[in-house]
Amino acid sequence: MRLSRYFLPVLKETPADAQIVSHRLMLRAGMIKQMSAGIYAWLPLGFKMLRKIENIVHEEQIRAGHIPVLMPTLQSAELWRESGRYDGYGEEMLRMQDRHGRDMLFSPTAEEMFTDTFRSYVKSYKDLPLTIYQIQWKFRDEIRPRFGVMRGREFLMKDGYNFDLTKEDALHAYNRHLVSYLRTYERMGLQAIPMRAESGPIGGDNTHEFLVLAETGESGVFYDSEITDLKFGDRAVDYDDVEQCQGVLEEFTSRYARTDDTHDQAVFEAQVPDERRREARGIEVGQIFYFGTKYSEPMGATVTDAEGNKVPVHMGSHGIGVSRLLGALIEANHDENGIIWPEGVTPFHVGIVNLKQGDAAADGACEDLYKALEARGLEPLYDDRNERAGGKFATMDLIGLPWRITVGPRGLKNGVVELTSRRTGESEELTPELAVARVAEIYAGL
Ligand code: P5A
Repeated sequence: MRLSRYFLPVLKETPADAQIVSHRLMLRAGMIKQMSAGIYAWLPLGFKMLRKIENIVHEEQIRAGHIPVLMPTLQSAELWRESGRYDGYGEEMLRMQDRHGRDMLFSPTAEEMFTDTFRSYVKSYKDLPLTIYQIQWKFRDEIRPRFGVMRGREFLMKDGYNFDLTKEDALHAYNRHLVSYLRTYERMGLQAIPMRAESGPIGGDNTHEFLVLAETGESGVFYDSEITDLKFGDRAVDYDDVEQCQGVLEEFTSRYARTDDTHDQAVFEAQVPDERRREARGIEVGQIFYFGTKYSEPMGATVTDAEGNKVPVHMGSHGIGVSRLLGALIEANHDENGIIWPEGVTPFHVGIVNLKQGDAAADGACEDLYKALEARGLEPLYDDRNERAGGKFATMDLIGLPWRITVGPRGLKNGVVELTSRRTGESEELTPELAVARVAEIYAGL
């Protein structure tokens, strides 16, 4: 992409009403625009990142054997009356009527729609297990939408639902999700700690939330420091292997980790030696639930078992805050000059800064670099504007591409360009060919 032809409305001033760094940087980097409280337009750079995060989530869901679908955002209230949740859900649900006076709502979550879809088609235990999921917009009329996309009213969620014959099978689905979530967050360069949590309006008594540690997190967290040493790494997990998934779950959840809602000081002190006790704040980037027959029973989602009995299926649901993850990623990766995207999720792989637009040698070298990077399957962002070098560097730093190649007439006289790491600020002079090869090597396998 050439910056002169892109739509990147960066802001010079720091927006006054944005309280946390990720919100400020998303506004300044031209990623989002607030349309009303807690509702955002996704501008090109923000939209590109949202798609990247979505892609990773899809890939990891599919790897775990889950099947993507897409449900509508608007639902009939009827289904929620059947499950018994319509009246109790409260003010967070955006309710409306269509022209015929029928009660409708904008989906805050979709247990009912998935249960209804399941009961319409699946009748036999032979078709189980089944996990279907979507990545779709949700609306929750939060009383205090804040921190930008972190706590929006409209937000993008990956929501999945498992249907199993027995509790035991459904608990495997729960464990499988926990394992696949660990892998998903780690691919984004995030460490998300799974913690036992409260289930709230979703229901059930078995639930974990995933927290990314950050000063601006909304939850207080108490944990054993050993948990942050755990890495999922590149272990090959067979998601059908019950014992293996159980093993990973135990490894990651056996050490003490609680949010302030469920924190028991005495247990914390008894389980964790003094020097390993940590208190921090965390951003909830996902939550998984097992709630048995809470929806299948009232809604009649039953299958015939091997003995010919009709039994309600055991279910759970699992959510990832896809749009919130953008905020979490920035909270975890920034400095005073802007965002620092991890190489695994970045809107462009490398920036090209032309120090002297209009200089034949510099323009030519930038064009050659651009083509050579594209030929390697990389996506460069070329700042080809007629701007001062300082302004170009400031924009690149703000939008946070992990690598920058700087091209100027002086370097070119010696046959070199400069390759700079956004994270360390370290630069290296290389021939253009070597710079391309180096960047290609960095991204190989990501
Ligand atoms: C699980 C999927 C559920 O809704 N039903 C379907 C279950 N879980 S949850 O914990 O309530 O939400 C899942 C994740 O969505 C993100 N999230 C939000 N993101 C931005 N703004 C919000 N207002 C918001 N509310 C929830 C969180 O990451 C949460 O873990």
